[in-house]
Formats: sequence, structure tokens, C-alpha cells
Amino acid sequence: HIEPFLIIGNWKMNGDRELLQRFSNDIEVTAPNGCKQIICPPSVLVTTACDAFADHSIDVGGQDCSQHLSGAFTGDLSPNMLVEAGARWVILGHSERRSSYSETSEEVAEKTAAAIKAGLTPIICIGESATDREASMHLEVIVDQLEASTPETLQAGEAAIAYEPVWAIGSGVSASEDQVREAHDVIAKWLIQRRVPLPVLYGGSVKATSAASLSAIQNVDGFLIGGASLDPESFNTIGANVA
Ligand code: G2H
Repeated sequence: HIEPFLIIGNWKMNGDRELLQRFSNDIEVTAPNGCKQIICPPSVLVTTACDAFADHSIDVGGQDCSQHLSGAFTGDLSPNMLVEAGARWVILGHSERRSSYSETSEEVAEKTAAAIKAGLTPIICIGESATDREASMHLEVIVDQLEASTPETLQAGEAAIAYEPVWAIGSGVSASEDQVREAHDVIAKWLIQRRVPLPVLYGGSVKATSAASLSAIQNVDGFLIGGASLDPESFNTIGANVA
């Protein structure tokens, strides 16, 4: 593993001040097992989250940002704005944004470059659809997305990659250990060839019960967690169960 093992909660469009308060009360001040915990709440809660976690080792991140720094982009947030709000990380190119907002890998690469310039660490999401996998195209799709979603200028350690097979997201069932191993090996090999070692996270229905076996896989350096990150106990147990 690349250390520390990253446990990232993607709250999506969920959560409120009350949930942040519960996290702050119920979660240990120090993360279990030497893990690094990061919570990505809706962006209007980033500052509140930073206050709530002031005494914790938890970092806060956004769920998207613009590739532009300012201007006539109604509804968008620049990476600098996220930094000013207290974020240190940002999820980019999540499959929900790729499908609902037609985000392309090229835009994700631009956003990645802008986020890094602003001082954020992007978490770049890639992953094949069920159709890609049924056609045995998943590895090709993963490499194509990786290639197109990462800017040429990317340096070692500046970002993280999250492998999230679309069919496993929110389904309650994660990909199998063999499926995760195969994809992560391909991603790790690509990163080594490009001389940009980055942590590679798995995402897609990670739960406290699957954390031990998935984290034991060689090139799994962390998790991106949706549903199971909305409860402080399950979020903390995932870290405690990391192998
Ligand atoms: C995948 C994941 C978090 P869940 O989208 O990014 O969500 O764990 O609910 O599948």
C-alpha cells in the first residue's frame, strides 16, 4: 500500500449541520489504524465541517469544482473558493457527474490541473459501466479514462485515483476481490509506466463488512465511500477494519 490508507467519505447530496455534529462527537479524534480520513460534504457545508473537525485529524474536501478561476459560470465553484472555504481535497469526474452532467474526461483533466494549481488534492474517478464489462472492454475503458482524465503535467503524489465500477455504485454489492485486483493492477501499472505513483482507491458499495478483504488487496490504497460514510460508526469501523 501507499501510506496512509485513505478513507474518503463522499456524502453526495446528503448531510446537514446535525450530521456533522454527530460525526464530530462520535468519531475518535485520531483515525483508526493510521488511516487518513477525509469527509467530502456538499460544498455549502465545507466550512462548517472544518469547524466541526477542528480537533480531529479529518480533512475536508469538495465533490466537484470548475476548471475556471472566476467569471460568468452561474452555479459553479472555483477550486480557489473551495480552498478558501477550508477544503484540501476535491472529488472530480465522479460517474454521477459524468452521466448526469455529461462531464468528459477532458474536462476532468482540466479541472484536475486547476485544482492542483489552487492547492487541492484531486480524487480523480474512473470506472467502467456494466455494458463495458459485459463486452469485456472494462480494462480498455479504464485505461482510456485514466489517460484522458489526467493532465500531462501531473506529478507524483499530487492526486489520487478512485476506481469505481459504475455497476457497483450504490448497489449494496461491491466488485469482487478478483475484479478489484485486476483493475487496480492495471491502474498501478499505468501509473508506474507514467512515473506518477498515486494512491488508487476503490469505490462502489464499500461497507464495514467488506473493508478488511478489499483493503488487503495489493494495489488498493484506500476507499471512496458513499452510503456507508453517512453514519459515523460505520465510517469509523471501515477504518478500524482495514487490514
Ligand atoms: C460510489 C460510492 C462513493 P457507494 O459512488 O463515491 O458510493 O459507496 O454508495 O456505492
